[in-house]
Amino acid sequence: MESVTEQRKKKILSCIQPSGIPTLGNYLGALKNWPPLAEEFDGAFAVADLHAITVRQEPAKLRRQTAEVLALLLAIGLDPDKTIIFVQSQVPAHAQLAWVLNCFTQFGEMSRMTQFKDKSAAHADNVNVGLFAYPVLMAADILLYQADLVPVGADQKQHLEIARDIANRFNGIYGDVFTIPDAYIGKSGERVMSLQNPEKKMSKSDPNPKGTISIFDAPEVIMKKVKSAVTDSEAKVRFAEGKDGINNLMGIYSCCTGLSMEEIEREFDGKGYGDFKVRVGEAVVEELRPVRERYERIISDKAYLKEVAEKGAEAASGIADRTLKKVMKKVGFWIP
Ligand code: AQP
Repeated sequence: MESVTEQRKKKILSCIQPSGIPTLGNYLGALKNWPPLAEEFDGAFAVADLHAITVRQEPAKLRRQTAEVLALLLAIGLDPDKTIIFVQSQVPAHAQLAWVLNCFTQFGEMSRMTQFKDKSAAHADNVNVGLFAYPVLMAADILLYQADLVPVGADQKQHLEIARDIANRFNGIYGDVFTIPDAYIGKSGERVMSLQNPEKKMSKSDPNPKGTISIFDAPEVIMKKVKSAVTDSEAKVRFAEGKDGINNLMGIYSCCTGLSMEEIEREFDGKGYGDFKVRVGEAVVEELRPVRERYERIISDKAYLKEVAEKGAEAASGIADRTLKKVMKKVGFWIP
């Protein structure tokens, strides 16, 4: 009988798209939390390149960014000997299960997805079927690994709901095939906004580089970007409605230092935005420095990266293929 200490750890899955150079937003909102999650849970972490091509990508750039994001996953401290780290397109089961799940997903429910509405407005010249079916591929990612938990930000909640609906629908017809995933709400990952337009989230595909801090920006570039961040005319560091620029910088500073908003307000009481921005810039530089240093060592070792990718794909396929095979049998595919 399984003893309490031998009980299986819950499974958790998280992905990041190689659609650009990851930002401080990706780091503080997601990546920073992954190594502790990998300790606590049975984790799988993927570079989601299949998702990335829902928006047109330049092939050479996509290839380079995929290797860079994989190197970054190692640089943040994920250990490939303990955790599955893989590139999504190297595990064919993702695309295969997504096709099956497409046939169990209604056009009407997909049409309600707000990310599709936003992204199709932003890429009006390329509103492709993949962009529309993005949440089904995400459901396949999650369900293949029988993940119990998926860390999701506010923008992904709707997609997780769809994954649960699809899984419940499938299980309702064929029996218990999929684990129904729950959202993992951990220590709040800060939602980082653009430095130039603080009503919009900081995004790696933002064409305006001034609004975005890349994880690999040099210290002087970070300082310059923070110093030119949009603020307001009140000249008082306080967290309040209508002060989106300052609220965003306070959120960033809080994530980097662990200080609460009240403590930050006290620290900068009587000081102007100039002093505040210098401290925010320094805190960001110090936060990203070890990651960038480790990244630079890893990215130059292509043989090691290849080894990690191959090992990760093999381990991920081992789990994913088992689920896929079950699904294929259930829907009636002939497996001779
Ligand atoms: N600004 C943000 N603040 C906090 N968290 C963020 N994330 C993204 N931007 C912020 C979180 O990062 C994880 C990986 O994101 P993704 O690459 O899968 O896709 P995304 O959310 O679409 O990220 P981007 O940077 O905005 O990419 P593009 O520009 O390609 O669309 C997710 O957990 C996400 O919540």
